[in-house]
Amino acid sequence: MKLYHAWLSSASRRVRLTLAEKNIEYESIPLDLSAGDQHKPEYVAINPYGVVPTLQLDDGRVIYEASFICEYLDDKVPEPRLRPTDPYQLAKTRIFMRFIDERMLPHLIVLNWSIGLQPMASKWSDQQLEERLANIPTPERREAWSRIARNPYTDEEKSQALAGLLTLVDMVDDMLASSPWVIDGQFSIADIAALVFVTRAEELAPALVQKRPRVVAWLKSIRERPSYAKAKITSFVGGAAARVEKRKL
Ligand SMILES: N[C@@H](CCC(=O)N[C@@H](CS)C(=O)NCC(=O)O)C(=O)O
Repeated sequence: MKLYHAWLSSASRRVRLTLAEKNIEYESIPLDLSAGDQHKPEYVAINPYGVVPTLQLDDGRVIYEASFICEYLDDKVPEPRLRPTDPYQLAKTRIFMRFIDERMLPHLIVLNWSIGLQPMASKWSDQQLEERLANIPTPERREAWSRIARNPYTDEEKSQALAGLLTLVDMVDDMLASSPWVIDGQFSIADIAALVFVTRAEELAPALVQKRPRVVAWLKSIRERPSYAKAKITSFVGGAAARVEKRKL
């Protein structure tokens, strides 16, 4: 299998963690999102949204959308199982993952792109911007890139995004009141999904996360799993700064 991904991408991190939990070997194909690798026609041919991650199977077929890739991997390699078998708990897992995909990811666009992409995109000429936008297949992401390049997210928007992200921390804290994992006593792809967002919340507002002992203990126990090191979940800020630095050379 081949995984097209980006090291700092939350959606990619979820898939790398799932692959590592399952001990699945794969070819890692990191894309440079700031260079627009994800918008190149050859990549859009396999992921029509022009985003990472995409899993390409050995026979060339592709799966995209982080949640669905994780579910596919859990079906394909059943051990260790990373979803509940009980239909109700399984439905809860899927509801939670959809919440993360639809309600949390947009906050990370505001928070992460402002740090990781804006310094570069704001320097593009009008012509460079036009060229970049012309390759982006979806209107939402054209809008997001155009905001980053010309009309950066305001402090108000960033604090709203952080407040939104912190609602997940509260939600996870509540879920952990009755179970060591977010769904029904079993480590699952819902924990993996939540982890990458809570990790980012912790980087942005450490004191607010650290005052929730259940969340702190949950983070610690996931980070102690061998999959965590294997999936290379590095600090976003250090990673983004390093990448900007590298591009200057
Ligand atoms: N719904 C998609 C979202 C994927 C997504 O937004 N990926 C981001 C990185 S986390 C991306 O590729 N951003 C680059 C861009 O939009 O140009 C999924 O869950 O896989």
